[in-house]
Amino acid sequence: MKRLVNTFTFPADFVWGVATSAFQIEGAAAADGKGQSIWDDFCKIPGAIADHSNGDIACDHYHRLEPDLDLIASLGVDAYRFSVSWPRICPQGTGSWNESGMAFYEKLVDGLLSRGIQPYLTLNHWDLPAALQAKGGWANRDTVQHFVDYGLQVAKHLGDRVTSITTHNEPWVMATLGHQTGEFAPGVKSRKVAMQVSHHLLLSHGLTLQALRAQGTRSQLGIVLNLAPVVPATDSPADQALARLKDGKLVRWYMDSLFKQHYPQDVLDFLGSDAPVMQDNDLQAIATPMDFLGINYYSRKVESADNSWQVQDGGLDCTDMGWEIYPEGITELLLRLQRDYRLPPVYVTENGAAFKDVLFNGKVHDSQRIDFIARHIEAIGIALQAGVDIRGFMLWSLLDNFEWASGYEKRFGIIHVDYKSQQRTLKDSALWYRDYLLGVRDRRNQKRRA
Ligand code: IFM
Repeated sequence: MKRLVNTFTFPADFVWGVATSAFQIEGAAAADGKGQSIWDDFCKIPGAIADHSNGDIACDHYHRLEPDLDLIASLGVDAYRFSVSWPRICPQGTGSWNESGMAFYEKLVDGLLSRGIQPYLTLNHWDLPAALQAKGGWANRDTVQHFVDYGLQVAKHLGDRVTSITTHNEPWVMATLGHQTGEFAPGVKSRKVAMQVSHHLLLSHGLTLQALRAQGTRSQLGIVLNLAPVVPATDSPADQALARLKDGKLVRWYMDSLFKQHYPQDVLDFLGSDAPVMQDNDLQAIATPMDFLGINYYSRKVESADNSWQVQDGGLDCTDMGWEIYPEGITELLLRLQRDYRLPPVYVTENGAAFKDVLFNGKVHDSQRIDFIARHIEAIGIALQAGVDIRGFMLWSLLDNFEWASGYEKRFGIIHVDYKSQQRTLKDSALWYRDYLLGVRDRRNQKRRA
């Protein structure tokens, strides 16, 4: 059955794109002078990655740039969101710059522009240079200035051509999964360190914005957060208190500091001596005004104090990640953010789903993914019509790729990748998105003629 979404919900200049990140697709882990990242090291820890894989080859995108750019163009997207690998352009994280690494991103950006696609660049999608981790990584305040210098260098080379620059992708994930639970690189397990890391990430975001503006960078500047409605499983006081605290850690910790210049008091009280060490003016720097806010949305979070809530309890389907399919959550989240904060223009910078795809006779019939995407686009349309200033949607992901601790077992792509042959096959969802974007174009043309 053909899944239709009304393109008229969205303004003609709404930006439609696809997204990836460097470590998840590039491969070429040691090519042309690239340094090692914390994820290269983390993958070597026995048991850290579900399928014992690593990012050495991934989608080999580094060596397949031109055909991959043609694939992106074939979808008819307006924009491509990608990240720069810090250790590829600055192997030690500070000091000498690797021009051949930078040449790759020059080719990428020019290749996008020559195909009429806007580049949306992210500076940090988790692959910190391992050399900086050896000095304490994001827990060390010196990393803040190294990041600012790295951002300046990238902007000096590419800032005249990229539409937007995101400082960090999902700081909550880097801080919490990377430094509290240890599920992600660098695998640290300390709440105190995690909170210090989150503070340094936020601080480096604000200081980078200030430095880029002082340098005259013309790109739109912002950050990307993973956010979700956090709701109690029942009306019990215990569930409600837990949901409020988790909302504080996931949503208010980032939104309050970025938009209200303070950390939420209930979370600070809860953390006690694990709260981050701050210096005068840090919060002021963190709240440096942004040109846009990126939001990654996958599911809501349901909190139960006795851990009794299961996704199935809601009678709702879930994706191959075990995440509940809850499109209404993006509407709820956007309306809540609009109510509680003075938002800049918003982009949904990631949304998509992993399912157990089957490649047969050169086709992947991923109707569940089409349904997932269509329902989320509709839910975003509802928020837009209710007045939230949403400017774009970036589908996660262009290609099946390295899904961090899940390795290659979870497939988020709208394009299937056979990792042995590196053959790319457009799934039905890619064809659906392409057709949807053809409709968007027709509408733009009609508008232009009218
Ligand atoms: O693959 C990740 C991406 O790197 C960051 N956001 C969530 C995606 C799916 O887990």
